[in-house]
Amino acid sequence: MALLKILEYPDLRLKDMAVPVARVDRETLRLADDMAETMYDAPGIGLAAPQVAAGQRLVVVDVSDARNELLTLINPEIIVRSGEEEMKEGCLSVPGVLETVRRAEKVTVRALGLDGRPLEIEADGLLAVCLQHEIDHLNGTLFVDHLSRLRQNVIRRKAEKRLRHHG
Ligand code: GNR
Ligand code: NI
Repeated sequence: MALLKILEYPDLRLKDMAVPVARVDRETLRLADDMAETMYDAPGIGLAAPQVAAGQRLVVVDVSDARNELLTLINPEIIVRSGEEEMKEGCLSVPGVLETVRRAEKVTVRALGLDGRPLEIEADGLLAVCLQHEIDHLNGTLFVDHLSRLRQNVIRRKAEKRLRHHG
């Protein structure tokens, strides 16, 4: 297992569309393993492969308090969404920023599990928010992209200033 480096906004690689995982092989399992370790270490409730510079459609999620309910999803897709809900979100790739985002309240996600078999998850609450946040990452979208242009400008300037200070 290994800890991976998490890319930070405004790194342009976070805007790339991730490509589908064609085959679940040993490399995929290793990436998923390293991503889980990186997510738990951060700590975060989810992590998408593009955040660790791996442009594949793979996410790990664990919203449990005990941190023992790991979900690894390959090629996840939202197939049903309903309702609306606002939640304060953060992102490991946008450190120090918490903002309210409006998303669907409930989603059904179809994906492949690590065993390569299809699965469906019906989610609401924090899990629904987290799944939408992670699948956004696969499409090159960050939570700040859901905010007003004005808020985005404030956040971008803050990130640029941070970069000047910390490299
Ligand atoms: O750790 C995380 N917390 C979080 C809180 C509210 C909404 C979404 C998230 S996901 C985030 C980890 C992350 O950046 N995943 O991409
Ligand atoms: Ni994120």
